[in-house]
Amino acid sequence: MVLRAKKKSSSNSVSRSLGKRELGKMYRNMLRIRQFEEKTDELFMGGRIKGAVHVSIGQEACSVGVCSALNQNDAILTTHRGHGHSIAKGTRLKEMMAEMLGKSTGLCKARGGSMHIADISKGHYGAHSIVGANMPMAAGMGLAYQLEGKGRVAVVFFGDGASNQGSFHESMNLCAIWKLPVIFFCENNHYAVSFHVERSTSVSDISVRAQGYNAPGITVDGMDVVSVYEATVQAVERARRGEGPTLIEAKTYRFFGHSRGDPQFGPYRTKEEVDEWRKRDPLLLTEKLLSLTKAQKKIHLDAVKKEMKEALKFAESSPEATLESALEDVFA
Ligand SMILES: Cc1ncc(C[n+]2csc(CCOP(=O)(O)OP(=O)(O)O)c2C)c(N)n1
Ligand SMILES: [Mg+2]
Repeated sequence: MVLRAKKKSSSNSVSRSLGKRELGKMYRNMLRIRQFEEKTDELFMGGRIKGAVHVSIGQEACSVGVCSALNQNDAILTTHRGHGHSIAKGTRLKEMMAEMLGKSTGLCKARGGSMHIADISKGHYGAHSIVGANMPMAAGMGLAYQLEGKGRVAVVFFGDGASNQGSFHESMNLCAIWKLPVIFFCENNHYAVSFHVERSTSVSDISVRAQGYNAPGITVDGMDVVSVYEATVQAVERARRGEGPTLIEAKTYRFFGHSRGDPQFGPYRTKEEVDEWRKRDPLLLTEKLLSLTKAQKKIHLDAVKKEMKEALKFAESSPEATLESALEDVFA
């Protein structure tokens, strides 16, 4: 059976598990991701970022909702669309922006770029651009954490498209039979490049696939950071108790194209469809939950803009990574 997240609220808290202060922090973090990605997109379109860029604008409630339920030494593994997950897990904007711009001060000394960023100090074990490749890695990390016995968990982010890869099914099965502390978090943004989920996927709720592996599956509103957070808290508790994996599917939407080579609307979707989803922008929904006034919103925005300005200044004034440095830190 698919579990659906319940809406919980009381007068002085946003939900049973979340006060306004914590939600305010989540809002700030979603805003940081939005601002970072808007700037990244602008820099890419201006030819300042090499390679490919996939922004997650519209999906911020997923990254922030999940990472807010984790400890720093819990792990995440992410995808080609991973900026939000990195920032939500605690990666600093300065080194991240430097990485985008190919600078020597970048988080991975410019070897990762947008699609292959990692920040082990924050428990971020990499963005992986091969669709579905991060799931067997998460199973391996889950096994390591089980053997270690310190209660750490690994969360693997993936898309609706990736849920059709064999690696998803193999990894779910292995995690289930060995009761590994792994959370499979599927961001169902309804498209794999231009291919609608209904054309690629045999079920309408991807979470039902957990049944095939005797694990719990839950579908949540991926535009609502509280629902994502609460589902993740439950999955984390279960994993720490040694009861094995959970599959969480968050129904969400990317407001921009697949990558910046892809026009925002069509030919595979309409402007009307995008506009409809934009009405449920996770930032707007959270502003409502917090009853933010115009002045309060401005305080958040000014603080984030200041941080972004500093990050950009740091990145732009850093030296370019040299060709010779590409051979540093390699094992063979
Ligand atoms: C194994 C593999 N096949 C194909 C690709 C090309 N590709 C990159 S992203 C993508 C779509 C992934 O869709 P989804 O998993 O829904 O993630 P989203 O882009 O929506 O975040 C594809 C087919 C790839 N990177 N790896
Ligand atoms: Mg998708």
